[in-house]
Amino acid sequence: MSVPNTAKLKAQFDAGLETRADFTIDQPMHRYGAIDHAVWKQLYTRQTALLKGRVCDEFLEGVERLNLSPESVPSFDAINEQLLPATGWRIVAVPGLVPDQVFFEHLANRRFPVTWWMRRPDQLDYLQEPDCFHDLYGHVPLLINPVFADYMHAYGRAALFAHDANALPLLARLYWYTVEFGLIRDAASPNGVKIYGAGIVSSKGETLHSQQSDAPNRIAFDLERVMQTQYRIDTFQKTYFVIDDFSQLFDVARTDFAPLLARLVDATPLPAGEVRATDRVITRGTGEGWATNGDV
Ligand code: HBI
Ligand code: FE
Repeated sequence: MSVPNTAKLKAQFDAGLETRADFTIDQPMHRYGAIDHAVWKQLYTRQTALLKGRVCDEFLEGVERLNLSPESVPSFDAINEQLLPATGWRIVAVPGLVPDQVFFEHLANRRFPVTWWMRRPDQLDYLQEPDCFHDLYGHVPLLINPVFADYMHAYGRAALFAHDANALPLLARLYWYTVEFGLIRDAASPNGVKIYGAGIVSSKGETLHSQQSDAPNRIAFDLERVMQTQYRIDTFQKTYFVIDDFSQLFDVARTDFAPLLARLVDATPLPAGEVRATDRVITRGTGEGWATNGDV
């Protein structure tokens, strides 16, 4: 997922930062300028208002417990002071996307890599690669939740020890449809679902699409079904998978992945928008009006 038009910018960002063998760096606090803090504040304020009534309670609780401030890009050390004693997770600063094996190694050791740099003001609505707002505001609040924390750890171990390289797409789909784009049932929501996935939480357009649009399917989570389902990175999701509650992820975390991966590795994957007769469908999408992420 390299992005040619920001590659030059990134090279400037990374110049002079000492990257360790595990791809971590010290968060370069002195490199954040007024624009970075303003972008953080704008995104934080906008998403917090938009997510009211749309995001799960566990996420809001996480934001509160981490003492995230709308005012400026947070210090990762300050976040770790709250996070580490709560669930044993810590965040580590990285220059951006890291290789899969490095990423899994971090997760398997309860370390979540957070991209240190902030997007530019003209990228508020969409950028292709994760930045500090997506990684931090999107992912970190749920890591203070014990059940979600254990799920991420189990995921990292399963991925790290999945030695058959062909199993990686199966695991990437599980990550995509839970950690990034997961929905959870909630009777208090007008449409019966709330958001927990980081790719939704950090995006205005995907927040509205996942909650309000008639276009996508919303289908009850099923581990094998999810692992077989392809995903789109260039549009809003065609299908969201909905967990009943976080205990469902607790069960997934206890799954013996090796035989499951061995069994599914040669199965033909399902297209992103397909609905199967065996699916427990919550809302069936019209499939119309797929907006691209970039449109909102
Ligand atoms: N690196 N920094 C970072 N963040 C990610 O989310 C990430 C990554 N490297 C690989 C990766 N994700 C994928 O393998 C996951 O989608 C499974
Ligand atoms: Fe992410």
